[in-house]
Amino acid sequence: MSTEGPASLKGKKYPAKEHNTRVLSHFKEKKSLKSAETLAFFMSGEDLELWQYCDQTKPIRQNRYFYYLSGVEIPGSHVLFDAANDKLTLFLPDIDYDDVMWSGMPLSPEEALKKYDVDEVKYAADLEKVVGALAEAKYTIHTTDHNKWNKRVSHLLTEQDPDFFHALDEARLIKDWYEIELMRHASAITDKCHLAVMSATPIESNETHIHAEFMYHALRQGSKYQSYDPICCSGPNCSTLHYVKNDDEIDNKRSVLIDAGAEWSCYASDVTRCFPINGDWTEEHLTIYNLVLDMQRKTMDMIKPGAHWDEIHLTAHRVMIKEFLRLGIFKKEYSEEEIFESSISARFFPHGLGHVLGMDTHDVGGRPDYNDPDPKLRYLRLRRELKEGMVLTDEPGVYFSPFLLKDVLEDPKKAKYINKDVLAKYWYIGGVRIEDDLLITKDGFENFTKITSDPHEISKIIKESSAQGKERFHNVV
Ligand SMILES: [Mn+2]
Repeated sequence: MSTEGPASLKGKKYPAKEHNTRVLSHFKEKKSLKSAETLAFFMSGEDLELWQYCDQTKPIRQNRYFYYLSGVEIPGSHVLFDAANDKLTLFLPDIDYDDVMWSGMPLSPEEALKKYDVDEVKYAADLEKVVGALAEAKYTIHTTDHNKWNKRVSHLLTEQDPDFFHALDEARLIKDWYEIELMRHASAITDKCHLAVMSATPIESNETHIHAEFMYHALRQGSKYQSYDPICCSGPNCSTLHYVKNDDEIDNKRSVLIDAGAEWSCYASDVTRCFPINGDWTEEHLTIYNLVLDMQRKTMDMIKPGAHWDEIHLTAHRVMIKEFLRLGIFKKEYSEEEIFESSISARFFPHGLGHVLGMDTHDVGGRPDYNDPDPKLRYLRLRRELKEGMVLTDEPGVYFSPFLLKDVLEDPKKAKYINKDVLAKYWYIGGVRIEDDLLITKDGFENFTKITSDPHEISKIIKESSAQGKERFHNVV
């Protein structure tokens, strides 16, 4: 198994210069600037920090805006884009002789110039001089915020300009070919991890085992970080959207839900699969699974540039309402329209249909409105028209959460839509979510996620591995 990354990117540089140019063009447009004279961008990356009273460092996650403008993962680096002269300068951390003793020689400026898409490489010791010279020449030097990493020059920097954030986020929203290759690769790793989880059911008797299986296979493929903490749940625990305990026994349950995605070079994948623990779907589990699959298929049919994500999300609600009426969970004396208007469906499908995906799992540029009075739209993290080059998730879900339904079932005005006896048959499933990662193309989309979501194929994978038994895994615990 190669841990090197996509072959298509071999010998190619992360297009940092192009990213700065894109941010500049959005910034000029927003500010109605004709030229970039006396304009610069500055960003500091994250640096290593020790835990208090301890000589171990805290885990580090590179600042995404810094990475976008530099493509550099080295802690303690900085980047400066002189827009007037179209010049990108990387500042490496000063050499610390203790560090060299423990950790070896860092990258030299000559090596960094070859590796990264920058015009010039200096050391952090030059920050005051170089940034100071631009300030002296009356430049406005934008950064996201003044912080401990840029404190040597923060008095020279303009922070928190909403137009700078707008420009950064609009640029990050549309992925270029290089970013798309990184995301395809992250998705390919994630596919194999999900397949491994489904295939390892003979040795999974606790949610922790599912978590372990996913992480093991991600690391083996060279992905050292997860895009987010894996959500590994079984039975009624599946009704908790961001369940992170991952430590319950699964032996006495029927359903499993795993929402996990490997990261590659700071780029995320985000995939959810559900399956029956022994490969046999119960009638209720399969009914809800097929409903969620139908919500995903019908919404995928609408995905293309120009389509509005609000509409697509609300279509998923309608698909759910129709099926709940057919199943009798919603009482048939109410029309689809009445139920839609009541927003009661949001108690069973409380989250958005999907979100933009990029360096962050819930990436920038989605323009959510968490104060929307409509509960169906309040948690939708993407409220825009789709554009070519966006990457997003399509992740419908249906949940039976005692927490989300308690006040509904106790309030006659809301409970009137629900047949509690029919509902009672579904509690044990917890919930079902199916999530794929999609790239918006010129006339539709490309699905990065290749791991099957077909319920019969999933059942086959689990049963075949179960037939091979526990011995196949040589597990020592
Ligand atoms: Mn997601």
